[in-house]
Amino acid sequence: MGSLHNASTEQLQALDAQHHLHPFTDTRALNAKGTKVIKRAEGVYLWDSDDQKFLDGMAGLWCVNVGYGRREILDAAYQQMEQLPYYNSFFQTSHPPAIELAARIAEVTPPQFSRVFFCGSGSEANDTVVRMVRHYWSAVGQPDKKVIISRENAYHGSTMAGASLGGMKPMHAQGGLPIPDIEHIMQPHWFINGFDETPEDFGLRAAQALEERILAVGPERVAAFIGEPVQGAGGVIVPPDTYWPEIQRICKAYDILLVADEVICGFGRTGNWFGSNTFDIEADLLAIAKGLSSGYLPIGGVVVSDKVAEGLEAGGDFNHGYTYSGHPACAAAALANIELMQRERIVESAGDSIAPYFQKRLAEFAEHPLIGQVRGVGLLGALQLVPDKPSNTPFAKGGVVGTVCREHCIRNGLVMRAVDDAMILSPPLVISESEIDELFDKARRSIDQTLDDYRNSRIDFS
Ligand code: PXG
Repeated sequence: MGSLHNASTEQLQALDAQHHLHPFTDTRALNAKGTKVIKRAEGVYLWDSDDQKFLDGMAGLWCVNVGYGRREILDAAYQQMEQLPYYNSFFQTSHPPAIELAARIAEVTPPQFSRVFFCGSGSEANDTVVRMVRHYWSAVGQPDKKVIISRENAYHGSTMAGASLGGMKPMHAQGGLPIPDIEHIMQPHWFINGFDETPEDFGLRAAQALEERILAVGPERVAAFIGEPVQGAGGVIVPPDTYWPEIQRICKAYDILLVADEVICGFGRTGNWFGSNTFDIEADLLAIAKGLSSGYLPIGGVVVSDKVAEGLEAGGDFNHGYTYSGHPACAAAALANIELMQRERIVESAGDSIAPYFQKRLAEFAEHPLIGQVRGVGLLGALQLVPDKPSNTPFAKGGVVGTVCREHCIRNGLVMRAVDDAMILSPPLVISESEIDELFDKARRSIDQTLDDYRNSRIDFS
């Protein structure tokens, strides 16, 4: 424990402001306000440096799937660090935790997968995807297949390749992105992009944008399509039922690899082990991270189908890898996490009983005057805030209403994430029914308070 363990909130905030640059943050604005310092956690709850308690409706950053404080994961990491805190998997070496974790991943992923390449995060996983699919096509004699097609408003990480694959315009604007040979098509966001069509027709249209782009680029140049089964950071965008089957058909028809970015959807989030199971996607590669270790230690990976693995084998050296690929302590933590999920049937009970209860309580918000659309699957949920229900017209000042609502949530002891005008939920999979009741009581109070602000013109977000 560091020497600041007993420091006051003000001391911690002052030091933080002096020395710590935060991700995706306006530093000046944050420092004027002061950070919220989170000090401990247990189950689905967090406590801050003033000992205020919060229900963590986001499982950290969509990752603490088994909840906080699981002794089995702590012990596994500790014991591994005693035995072998570090070794690499370059130069013809390996070590037991990476070996065992790779085998365990093959056990829980869909049947076409039996191999994994390890890295430290979801961003690194997607950087690996870019290099790997291009190397694959070279190895099988089609070196011109380099273009990767992704979607607007997708999130695939913050490294140069991850942010390029992602479809977040403000990210592209900083740092001269995207890198070459990345294309973006429309997102399957019915409420925003397809409101006047049936969801089924819109789902087909959004998928067919892939076919149009493949034909525009030339199928002989297209290496892969990448998509999150449900776009997470984009706003929990659950595609219409017609979307993924059509994407699958198009990828097969033009011999394009299908990459499922399972960084959020993987390890139980959508009610099955992978989003690919929930949406019946037969992917060639999976990007994984977050729930792989429930966020206890940083680790990610790219899981490759046997077809892709065979192609890569034909290509000789793959000139790619990280110091921490398969890091022993991180691998041991991930292994303990998956074992825990299997032993306690966490994914199955989330899918069979907790997720249906969560979705039932979430759906009740469809009646709320401030909510235009409720979206969700498994333990993912979104409440889209609108000024003029039932229209889909957004608030004129995008993002303000979400920030106001989030602040109410915090005051009411609930962590919810705002994505533009949508309030997002992704709680630990181990949340109980009574904790779900508490979550939605707090969410309702916060949304009612936001509506009150709006109706009384306390805040200008119209
Ligand atoms: N793919 C997906 C689908 C993600 O959601 C990444 C890749 C990148 O993973 P790393 O481990 O490099 O962060 C992510 C990460 C947010 C938020 O505000 C979401 C993510 C990360 C940070 C913030 O919703 N997702």
